[in-house]
Amino acid sequence: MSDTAQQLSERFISLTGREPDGLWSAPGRVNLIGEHTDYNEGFVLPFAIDRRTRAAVGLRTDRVIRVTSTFDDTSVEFQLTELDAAHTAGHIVGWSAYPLGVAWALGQHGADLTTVPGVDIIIDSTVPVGAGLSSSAAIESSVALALNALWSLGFSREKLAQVGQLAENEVVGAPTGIMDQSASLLGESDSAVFLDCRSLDVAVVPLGLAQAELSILVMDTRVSHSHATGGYAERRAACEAGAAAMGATSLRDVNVSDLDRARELLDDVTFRRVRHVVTENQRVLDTVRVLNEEGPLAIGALLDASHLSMRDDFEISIPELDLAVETAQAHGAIGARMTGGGFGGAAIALVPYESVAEIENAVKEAFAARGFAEPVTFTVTPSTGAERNNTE
Ligand code: GAF
Repeated sequence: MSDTAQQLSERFISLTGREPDGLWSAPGRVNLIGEHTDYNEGFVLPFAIDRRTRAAVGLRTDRVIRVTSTFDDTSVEFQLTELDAAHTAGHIVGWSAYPLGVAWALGQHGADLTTVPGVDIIIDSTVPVGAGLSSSAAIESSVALALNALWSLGFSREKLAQVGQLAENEVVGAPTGIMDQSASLLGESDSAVFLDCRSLDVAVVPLGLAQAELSILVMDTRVSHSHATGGYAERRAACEAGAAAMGATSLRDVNVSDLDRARELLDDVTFRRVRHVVTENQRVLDTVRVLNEEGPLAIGALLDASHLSMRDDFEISIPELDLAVETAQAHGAIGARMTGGGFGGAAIALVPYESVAEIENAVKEAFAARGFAEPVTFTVTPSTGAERNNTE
């Protein structure tokens, strides 16, 4: 059970003996389409969801940063000036790597950690962990926005997204791209964030779900995954090797029309990794066009094709995700796909209002029949990005 704003403030007061200077919140995200394209300088189309991390933050009179969470009552603290050495020595571990990593990364981007005041931070979250909905970016973005304000840094939201990514890459140790932090910081209600991960240009794309009487249903398989280990880094390396063999700086520069040449040059596995990214970039562009011209009822085939590409070419799906997608499709979804980095986490389905309950039941029954753990299903609403909130 997560705290209300007032409970979080009271928790801050009982821990520190004073009021927080403010409360900031940032959402998790669902990626509508564009998977494993961000670190290939391609296109993504995520949206911020109505599940948020909240951070109650207050300045201290010394130079200590102390982080506490409601999901793990321990506190971790360092001198701000010690963060760099602690990171190098591998002493920043567990969930505290996200908020402490952000403070460190702000320093790398120009904040003077020898002069800014210390802070107490208490974190609370309603973003499920390990579900592929980016609970990590939600922590990073709420803390980045808070420290940006309290330390008067004046960094743009785009820069704060880069700060969050740097924290994740260097302190958490996951070689992820810029998508999740961008969605969490730049999301707007009823809309998706169309991001060009090369130029970092952003366009807000209205989704029009309510007018079309459509919901986005999340089907969390509860198969947990981590991008700091294993498959994610391997996929990234295969993309880089594929681009290099094609003589391209990144797969952004490889087009669908280059795929015949790619097939001749690359081994089968690398070719399929490349084909996923190249066709997925095109699917993102097509989805944006179709949304603008025809609306969300017309994007189902693109979502379905994206899932098949991740299942067969990029090989990041798992049987639970495939089952969720296929069951949703068979029970009236407009389209469905796994979302996020893969190897576990959640699938999404674009669903007419009247089919939501039927699909939720059908997915649960299908999982039981296959002997899989019961999935958690819920609808999400495209929501506003990170913001400062009232403390009451
Ligand atoms: C994870 C990463 F954090 C993102 O940067 C992105 O690569 C995604 O997997 C796959 O599209 O969420």
